Amino acid sequence: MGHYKSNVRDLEFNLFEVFNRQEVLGSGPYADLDEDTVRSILDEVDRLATGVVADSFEEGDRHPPVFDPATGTVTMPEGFKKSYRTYMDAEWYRIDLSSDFGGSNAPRSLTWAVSELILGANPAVYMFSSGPGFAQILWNIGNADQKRFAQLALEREWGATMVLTEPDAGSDVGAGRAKAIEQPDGTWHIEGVKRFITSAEHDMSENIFHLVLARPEGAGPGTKGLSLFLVPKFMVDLESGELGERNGVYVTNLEKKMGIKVSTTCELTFGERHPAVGYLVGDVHEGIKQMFLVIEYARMMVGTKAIATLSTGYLNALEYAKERVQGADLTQMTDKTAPRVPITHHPDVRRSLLTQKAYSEGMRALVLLTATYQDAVRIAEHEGRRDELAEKVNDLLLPIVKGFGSERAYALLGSESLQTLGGSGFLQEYPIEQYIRDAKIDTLYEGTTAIQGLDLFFRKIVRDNGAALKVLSDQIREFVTSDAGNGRLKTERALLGQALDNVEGILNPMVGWALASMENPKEIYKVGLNSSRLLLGLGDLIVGWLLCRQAEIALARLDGGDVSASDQDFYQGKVAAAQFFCATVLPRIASDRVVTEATTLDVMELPEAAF
Ligand code: ST9
Ligand code: FAD
Repeated sequence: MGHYKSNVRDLEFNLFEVFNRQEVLGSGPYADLDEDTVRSILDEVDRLATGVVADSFEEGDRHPPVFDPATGTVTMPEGFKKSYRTYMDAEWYRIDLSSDFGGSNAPRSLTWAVSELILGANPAVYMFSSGPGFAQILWNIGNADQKRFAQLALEREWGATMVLTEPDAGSDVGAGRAKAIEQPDGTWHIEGVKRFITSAEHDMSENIFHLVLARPEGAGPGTKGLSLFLVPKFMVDLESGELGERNGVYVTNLEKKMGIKVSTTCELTFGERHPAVGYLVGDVHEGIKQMFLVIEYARMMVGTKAIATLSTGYLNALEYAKERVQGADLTQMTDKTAPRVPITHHPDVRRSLLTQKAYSEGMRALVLLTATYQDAVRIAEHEGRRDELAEKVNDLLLPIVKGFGSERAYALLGSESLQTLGGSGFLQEYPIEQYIRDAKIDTLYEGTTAIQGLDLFFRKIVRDNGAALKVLSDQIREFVTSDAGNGRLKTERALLGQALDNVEGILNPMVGWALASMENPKEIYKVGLNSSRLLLGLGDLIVGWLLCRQAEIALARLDGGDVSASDQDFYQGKVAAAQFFCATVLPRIASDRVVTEATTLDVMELPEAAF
């Protein structure tokens, strides 16, 4: 058995019982898809994910890629190459591409469900294989030549990268110094050093194209002065598709890392040996806006990766716990002759397992809820209109999927999943120690948690005048005041209602401080002292709500009778997870509210030397 334990039943439950995706299939942009096809796609990808994709997970960690500084090339481990090649050959990446770009334009809810399976099995396979996705973005926003380039990139399965970060420009992308110098023939020469660039070198595709943020000479400061350039590793003859000369962009270092070692993290130097030719994407200087098309996708990807890892961490812990016999039942603790029991009998292990289950399943629902808003955006586009509210709710949910998802997943993998295995969890014989090392990056890249918290509050709530947040809070309030569960979720609805009040109790003073900062600038510090707290509290609230919605459906199925034994267990587990989460996690938001309300500027006034 491989390391990866998927949960296709839960993916299908979300898609077809909670979010009723069958209603959007068979018409509009999804006319060619039906429920059976979606279920068979999930089964097929699951087979691949749990098999050959997962096979090289451990090898990639123990025998990471090898860098040759003389040539700037990277040799990938053989097993990983096989996982990657098999996944690419299956061409599942096409389900996310538009139909005018060789894709099948499946609903995002399906594509993120599929993505979870690959991201849980071997996340670097997903990242190396995102060249076609990058090409789709170039196809959407590029000029005619760049569209042709995108077609070639898809046909020839070239790799791709997103290139923002520099040694002095991490969270602060606008501090970037990489330069773009316009040439008489309309191309640009890029100069500078970027660092931490994922997938910038490997030996699995004949070409790699970089989407690079650089500042044209004379352009203004900050992110708005950056433009987006297409910089291929090898120049390309657009007519024949043949590769030409080596372009002047080289990998000059490969980072040694804590985790996700098989994903290459590269220093990329432009124009040092010879000119690095770049093409201005779409012939417009809108670099940061264009790059955010990639970033939004990548943030969803990172959150999904984190949550997928927690889910397999939980399922590995569960399997171990069922088999590990240790100690007597607590009721017989004084009887030294009492039979020894599997650790699943111990209250603390049960608490831990249910915490892991509730978060993995609740956060999976959060990803798929977000994806349903992406479906709505696509459906509207297909009908020649915009669904601005769906766009905004998606925008609001992205920092939660990414920031909250990665924080909770990483914390729980360590404090609960590994812990369930006792000392064995610490060994490389089991996958969880690697999960933890591989998942830590999720709170860091694509914008750290602090950045997600600021994005949530300033851009997604304040700048939006709370419109998207109201869509969600109205739905939660409606659930709270409904009779969902027919009396059996009464306690949970009451706890959810209190949690909603408490999240509002965190948010409202923050809005007050933001307003007050116009008079007294230091008040804004109080917002910054609470933005991560809001991100996590709102995440818990949404997860609690989604678990309760799942429990309502589960209760109805159980009431309806005629469920298989395994479904009986599944639905019972859903109800238990919701009840447990509402009883043990949601009440903690009340103390967060108290902490927020008591915020002072003491922390900011403390001299640095006193830290
Ligand atoms: C990285 C990569 O870490 C890690 C993994 C890579 C794996 C690769 C594989 C990924 C697959 C993806 C493939 C694509 C496939 C697609 C398939 C399709 C089928 N939302 O607030 P302001 C924009 S990469 C949208 O003033 P500052 C907006 O245009 C490195 N747009 O910011 C705005 O203008 P306006 C990741 C947003 O103070 C403008 O920016 N690094 C958003 O100048 C300026 O906004 C980071 O993530 C948003 N949420 O700069 C950096 N926010 O306001 C983190 C801003 O007029 N740092 N814009 O609309 C930040 O995000 C900072 O907040 C900052 C601040 C840089 C934006
Ligand atoms: P810093 O920005 O220096 O942050 C340090 C600390 O300060 C963090 O805790 C941060 O939250 C906090 N902080 C910073 N600014 C603020 C603020 N304004 N308010 C509150 N707190 C703040 N980049 C790419 O362009 N392309 C890639 O493909 C890519 N892949 C990566 C792969 C790996 C393995 C790694 C490690 C990084 C990758 N990155 C990539 C870079 C990544 O996106 C950055 O590391 C990340 O954005 C954070 O920047 P930084 O490391 O410079 O940290």
